[in-house]
Amino acid sequence: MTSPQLPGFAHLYSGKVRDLYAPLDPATGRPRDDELLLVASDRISAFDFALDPAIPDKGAVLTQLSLWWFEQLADLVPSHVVSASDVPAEVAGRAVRVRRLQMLPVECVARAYLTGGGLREYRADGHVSGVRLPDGLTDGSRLPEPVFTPSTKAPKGEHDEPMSYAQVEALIGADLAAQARDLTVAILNRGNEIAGARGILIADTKVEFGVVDGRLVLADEVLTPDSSRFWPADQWEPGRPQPSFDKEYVREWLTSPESGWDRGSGAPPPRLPDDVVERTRAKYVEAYERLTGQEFTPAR
Ligand code: Q0Z
Repeated sequence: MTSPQLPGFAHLYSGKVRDLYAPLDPATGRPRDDELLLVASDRISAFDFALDPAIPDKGAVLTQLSLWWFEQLADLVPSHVVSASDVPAEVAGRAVRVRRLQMLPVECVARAYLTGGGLREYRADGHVSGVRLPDGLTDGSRLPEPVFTPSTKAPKGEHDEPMSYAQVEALIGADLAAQARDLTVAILNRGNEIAGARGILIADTKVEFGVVDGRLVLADEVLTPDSSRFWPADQWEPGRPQPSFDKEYVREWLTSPESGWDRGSGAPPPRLPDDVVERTRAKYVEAYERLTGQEFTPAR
């Protein structure tokens, strides 16, 4: 593990691909309670495993993309961003100082297309998150309108579980629940308006909110390939799993006989070959450049 130590910061937590720190107050040497530093690593996960090696620049691409989206969404919702420039040199480009918020204990998910857990729920009884859907939908179908499909925040290592809207209301109150639902759907709709014009479909997305004075603030990362399913629009074909914009080559190689990996054996996946790493890096950069219309230039 190469990330945790950062001079001037207390390491708080590491997820599979990101690390969370609190800045140390220079006067007291104690962690500040009003700010955090979110650091995105170059690590990639697939099939619930963190893979080796890392994807060069992935952390910077996702951080820069998220920052760009916060600007595109600023008229809908304020964000937690304090500064992306006032960060240590060793994490420049892939770290953001953010306002430390009281987070909602809910994963806010909206789906515009049917796949994954939403598809499983639909196949069971024709509903997703309590919303009745038309008959005849299949893997990759566009939904008549985006649906809010919240889930629990599972402890580390466990999977989030679907929640009903009534459960969200019971947990955070009707007012915040309605704000969270409406904002999550508005973020996905804005995302699809912008991405659609650049040949990318956003099937679904997961966002996190904090609360300030009874109003929601958008936190964490937003509309990145790690928090959302990005599909190339020109290959969209309902009735089969869609090619994932970013992890297509990784998944394809890991499940091919060539990798020698038996998924389900419990064994960790083998090391990714250089060409898979390079093609995957190119997909992340392509997503950034297509969406933002800006060239990706790594810091340093
Ligand atoms: C985000 C996470 C990780 C990155 C807590 N503004 C905020 N205020 C309070 N808490 C959070 C945020 Cl963003 C918060 N996470 C998820 C974990 C690296 C983000 F290891 N957890």
